[in-house]
Order: sequence, then structure tokens, then C-alpha cells
Amino acid sequence: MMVKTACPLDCWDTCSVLAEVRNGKVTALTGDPNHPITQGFLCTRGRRLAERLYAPHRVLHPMKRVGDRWERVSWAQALDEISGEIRRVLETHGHHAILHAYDWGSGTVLKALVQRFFYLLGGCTETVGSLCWEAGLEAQRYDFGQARSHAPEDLVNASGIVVWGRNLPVTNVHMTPFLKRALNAGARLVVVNPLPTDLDGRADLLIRPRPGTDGALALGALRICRDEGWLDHVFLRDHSLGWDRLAASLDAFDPETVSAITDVSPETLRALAHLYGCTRPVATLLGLGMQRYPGGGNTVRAIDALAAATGHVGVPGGGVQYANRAMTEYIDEDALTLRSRADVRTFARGWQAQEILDADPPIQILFVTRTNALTQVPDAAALERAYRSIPLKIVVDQFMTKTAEIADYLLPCTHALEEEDFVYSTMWHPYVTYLNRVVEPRGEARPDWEIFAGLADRLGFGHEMRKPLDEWFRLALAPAAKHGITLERLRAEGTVKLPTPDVPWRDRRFLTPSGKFEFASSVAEADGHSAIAAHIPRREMPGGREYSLITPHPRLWQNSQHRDAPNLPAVPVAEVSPETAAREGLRDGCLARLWNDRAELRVRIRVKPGGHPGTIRLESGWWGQGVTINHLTRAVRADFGQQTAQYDCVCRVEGLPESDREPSVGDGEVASQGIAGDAVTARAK
Ligand SMILES: Nc1nc2c(c(=O)[nH]1)N[C@H]1C(S)=C(S)[C@@H](COP(=O)(O)OP(=O)(O)OC[C@H]3O[C@@H](n4cnc5c(=O)[nH]c(N)nc54)[C@H](O)[C@@H]3O)O[C@H]1N2
Ligand SMILES: Nc1nc2c(c(=O)[nH]1)N[C@H]1C(S)=C(S)[C@@H](COP(=O)(O)OP(=O)(O)OC[C@H]3O[C@@H](n4cnc5c(=O)[nH]c(N)nc54)[C@H](O)[C@@H]3O)O[C@H]1N2
Ligand code: SF4
Ligand SMILES: [Mo]
Repeated sequence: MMVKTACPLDCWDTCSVLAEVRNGKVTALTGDPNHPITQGFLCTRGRRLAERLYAPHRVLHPMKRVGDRWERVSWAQALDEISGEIRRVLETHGHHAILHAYDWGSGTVLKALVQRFFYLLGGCTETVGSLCWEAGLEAQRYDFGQARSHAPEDLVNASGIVVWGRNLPVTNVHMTPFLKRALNAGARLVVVNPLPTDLDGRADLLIRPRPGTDGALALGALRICRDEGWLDHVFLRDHSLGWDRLAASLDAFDPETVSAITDVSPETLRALAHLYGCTRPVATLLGLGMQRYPGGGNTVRAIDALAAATGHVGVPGGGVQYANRAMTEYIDEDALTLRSRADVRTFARGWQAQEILDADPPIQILFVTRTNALTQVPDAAALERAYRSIPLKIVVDQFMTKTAEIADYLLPCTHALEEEDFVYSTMWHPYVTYLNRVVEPRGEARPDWEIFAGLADRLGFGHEMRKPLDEWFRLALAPAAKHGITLERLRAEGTVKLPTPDVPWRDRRFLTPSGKFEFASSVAEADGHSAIAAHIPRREMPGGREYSLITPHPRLWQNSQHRDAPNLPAVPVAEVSPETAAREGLRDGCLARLWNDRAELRVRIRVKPGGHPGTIRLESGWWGQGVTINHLTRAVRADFGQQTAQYDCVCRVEGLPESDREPSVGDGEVASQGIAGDAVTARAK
């Protein structure tokens, strides 16, 4: 039997998936050839969903910490004890003493019911802000009024394509066929990234900026366009606000100065300016990497300004494509959460550690859902200390994660293949896909909503959490239904397109206060920022023997979700340039230590040519040694929103004698069961 469902992972692509089921077990997962965008193939992460479903170490029963051991308990016992504590804390400290820390480990719509539970308590403290993309979203809100992307099929209309800080062939694989089609039709490709990517071989122009300096790069290119007159004067006059102010500021960005800031030669800078100024149209595909710096939001504004002033906004084959927030207009998650009724205190995901330690009322109970915060939040050692200070900690997950290791209860939730739901992502294409339940839940796993409904039963509001699923789906789909996208249609067709514009801003009516594209934004100014895009230098400056440490998303797995990954190397691999290798005496394949004043990590060196020479790459999500990558990063804030700037990080590197014991995969296994201490020390400050 084939069952159609979808991939729930936090990803650009939102694939629809065909699951082959035999005797009640999933035997194969394939891509759905009928999905217009994801077209029948899955990435490694999607294909491995079945391995995660059947992973032998998946947690299938409620677990309770008793002393330094985990004990299996019944759902009734776990829910009775936890709801008792909730009742007590509500009476003694009030609802703000309960912290709900969550993220997007699974992106299906009914996950919103977990928030509903906390809001029905009167409110709670919850994590907000982003480790991911908020500075860029805010930047595009200032410029356009909202971040919007073109339909994927529109890319073929582009004559130039700039892939700017997006690791497209790895993180957004289903864009690749559209890109290939456009390149085969003659489009020129520019790649802007300090690190090598699989696209580099096809690029007409490769730009390797010093990490965190893309804002200066874009403003430098825009200055050349200004001086050469390579501008769209009609757009500037009729459809934009504040150009003169931005244009005047560009005097500071002459090619020599920009070259000194960015390490990009004046000739390459001119080639970039020439592409934007003299090729029409140019599509800019932004990733998230370049906004995880102190000036990240301003960087996105500078790139928006470059593309807008040279005439690439609101035209087929153009756009500065970062996210597709127009989709939020068609799905009403607030109807599920009841957010507006609640009294919510907020802590930022990125720097919640200090907020927890300073909290009044103090946090008494921590609930963690859909995140492995202790591997993913920068300065993980500080967060671990803060979490450990909380008297009662409950983690809802499928695995004994680094975060679950320090909990008092681990409650097992279902896997997406065991759930009925629907899913969409506001990162890229506008399709919503229905998840049919493929198999029965393993063990005693329950959907998140049902776990919290069980607590609500005991606290006297179970009826508010238990409606037929169709009722929840209809509430969420109410705005889409006005456009004919009903639950019945979604169920029948499986995948449905939301009516977002294929070419945003074609009518030149922007969602900013002026209705124009805003080079100078009063909203940015009111939020305490420069009205125009500025270059904000990074704070941890590489130089001498200190290297930029970039910790991008892993090739083979999703964030930290790799407990099922085959052939996981026992130590993480750090890619260094030949220049760094020569300078530090590192051989390809040698063991090394990587350290800064926050932590130290043992790595295996891979010498990789082609990137910015002073940059080290280490995939994020690692937690095999007890230490995580994010013990090295800093919990600092980017300029806009509540976004972290975790790529603003430097480290040193030094070879180790081969006789040094390399931790085996077994060490990772032991550390992640929470039985042993750290295999390798985290020198937490
Ligand atoms: N395989 C895989 N795919 C994923 C994920 C995963 O974990 N694994 N995670 C998903 C999630 S949650 C997200 S948010 C997306 C992220 O998707 P992407 O934005 O494509 O990926 P990132 O790894 O966040 O970083 C993007 C790129 O930014 C580059 N970069 C870093 N600093 C700079 C800079 O200063 N300037 C420029 N120009 N580039 C810079 C990095 O080298 C990297 O190639 O991917 C999703 N897809
Ligand atoms: N250094 C560095 N740090 C980063 C990044 C980086 O590039 N570099 N990227 C950042 C980005 S873009 C992101 S999005 C974050 C991601 O941060 P997280 O969302 O914390 O990352 P994941 O490792 O995907 O953890 C999700 C957890 O949810 C669990 N889970 C899966 N499905 C469900 C479910 O249905 N219910 C529940 N309750 N749990 C479920 C998984 O088993 C997993 O443990 O990391 C950020 N951290
Ligand atoms: S992780 Fe992304 S690309 Fe991979 S199968 Fe899931 S939605 Fe598709
Ligand atoms: Mo993300």
C-alpha cells in the first residue's frame, strides 16, 4: 500500500512523500512525482525519516529520572505528577514561572496546540526570536513591508542569478532543477559565499568575502552602479522612498575601502556591480548565513537596496528571495493557539540563559518541545547551567537528546509518519501538503497535542484541547477556504498551492507605511536602527592566528537530528584552507584541537581549497563528544529582531599527536544516554 504524506522538517522544500507500507510497517519512502516543485525525489534527511521511525534507540515510553537513573513510568503516573506540579506552581508563583522552550523540530500545524495548552493556563513564559532567520525577515519588512519569494518556476526568466549565502545544493536541493534550467537557458551565475559550495563549478563569478562583510560588499557595488548611472530611474522616482539619503551615504564605500573590508578585489566588486547594473533581470537567492552576524539585518537591507535600485524588484526573473511570508495570510495558527487571550512573558531563544537566571518570578518548571536547545543555542554551556537551575524539567521528544539528558521527565512523542496533520513552510514555495497517518504509533508514543490534552484533562480544561482533528484543520484553514482551499480539497488533492503572487510587487504596491520600497525606513528608525542600510562590523574579529569559525547546517542530517545517522564520524570534521593548514602545520586527516575562550573541541582536519583562507567550517548540530559545536559560539544578538549572531565567532586551531585517543562512536553513544560524563572536556567558563 502507498500512503501519501509529507516531510515535517524545518526546511526550504516541504516535500510530499510516498510511503510504502507492508504488514503495518514502512518499507520505503520516495518522493511524490506529482508534487510540482519537489518532483519525486527526497534528500537524505527525508529518506532517513523511516530510519528515525524505527531507530532502536527511539524513546517509546514515558521516562522519569530517579536519582541518576532513568525509569520507565506509565503515562498516568507521569501526567498525574506533572499536572500536580503545574497546579502547585500556578498557586505559588503564577503562570510566568512555567517556561515553554520550543522551536521547529517538526513544522506540522497541530503543533500549535501545545502553545494553546500554555495559553489556557493564563499564559506562561515562552521562547521567541530566532536562531535562524529573523534579522533578514525584519530587514525585508522594513524594505518591502514583507519578505516574499517568486514562484520557483519564475527563475527561468532570470538572465542573472546571484546565490548569496545560500547553500542551495545542500539545504534547498529542490531549487537545483530550476537553477539548472535557468543556467541551461543562458543565465549567468554568481555565488557569494566565504566557503566552497557544490555550485561553484557552474559559477561565472565566485565571490569569497571575509565572513560578515557582505553589507559593505553590496553597498560598494551599489556605489559603482550609482556612479556609472546603472540605475532604474523610474523605479527610484515613482516607487521608492529615501534613495537620495542612501545614495549620499555611498561615498564612504569606494572600491578600495570596500576591498579592504571584504577581501574582495575592486575588479570582482566591479563585476558584481556590472551584473546588477547591466544584466536584466537578476534574481537574488538569499540564504540565512550572512545575517547571523552583528550587522546581519543591515546586510540584507544593503542587498535589497542593490537589487531594487538597479531595477530587479517586481519583475519576472528578479526579486530578492529570502522567505515567503505571504503564505501566513492563508493559515490562521492563532485560531489554534488563542495567543491573544494569554498573558505571555517572553525570553529570547538565543540569550534565554541569562533571562532564566534573572527571572522574577523565577522559573519553576521547564517544558521543552521540538528543540534540542542544548546543542542548537549558542553558548550552550551557559544554557545548560540555566536549565539545570530549574527545579522541574520536562522534555517532549522522540530521542534521548542532549537536552533530554538533563530532564526529570522525557515524554515520547510520535513521529510525523504516525500523525495526521498538514504542513507548509514560509521559506520558499507556496504549497501546502496533507499528512496522512502512515502507521500506528510505536510503543506508547503520543502526538504532542495529545500529551498536553492529557495534562489539560487533569487540570480541568481537557475539553478545550480535545476537538475532532477536522475541526482544528478547518479553524487553521479558514482564511485559505475563502480562496477555495478547503480541508476537503486539501485532503483530496494532497498538495495545494496557496494563491501567493508568482512575481511579488509587480504592481509596485509595497506593504511599507509609504506603500513604496523604502531605502530609508521610518519603521527601522522607530525600532532604534539606522533608517538606511549601514555596514556594521563584526565584533569578534579574525586576524593573526584567530580564524572565523562558521558553523553552517550539516550536509547529511537536519540540525542535531542525527542519532540514526550511519557512518557518523567519531569526531567532527573541521575544514581549513591550505593557507591555514600550512601556517598551523596541519595535515589533511590529522587530529586537532579547536578552541576559543569559551570551549575546546577535538576535530579531524580536512584541508579544503577554494574558500576564504581565514575561515574554518564546522557543521553545526554535533553532540557526540558531550561537548557541542555551540559550546564554542557566543550568545550575541544580531542587529534586527531577536536574532542570534552565532557566526560572529573566532577560534584557534592546533594539531594533536596522532597517539591522542580519538573518541570512538561509542563515546557519543554513552554521552547521549546520559550515563557517563563528558568524553572530552568542555572548558566552560
Ligand atoms: N542538509 C540540511 N539542509 C537543511 C538544514 C540542515 O540542517 N541540513 N536545515 C534547514 C534550516 S533549519 C535552515 S534555516 C536552512 C538554512 O539554509 P542555508 O541558509 O542555505 O544554510 P546555512 O547553513 O544556514 O548557511 C548558508 C550559507 O551561508 C554561508 N555564510 C556564512 N557566513 C557568510 C557570510 O558572511 N557571507 C555569505 N555570503 N555567506 C555566508 C555559509 O557558508 C553557508 O553556505 O537549511 C535547511 N536545510
Ligand atoms: N552554531 C549554529 N547553531 C545553530 C545554527 C547554525 O547554523 N549554527 N542554526 C540554527 C537554526 S537555523 C535552527 S532552525 C536551529 C534548530 O534548532 P532545533 O530546532 O533545536 O534543532 P533540531 O536539532 O532539529 O532539534 C529538534 C528536536 O525536535 C525533536 N522533534 C522532532 N519532531 C518532533 C515532534 O513532532 N515533537 C517534538 N516535541 N519534538 C520533535 C527532534 O528529535 C529534535 O531533538 O538551530 C540553530 N543553531
Ligand atoms: S528535509 Fe527538506 S528537502 Fe529533504 S525531504 Fe524533507 S522537505 Fe524535502
Ligand atoms: Mo533554521
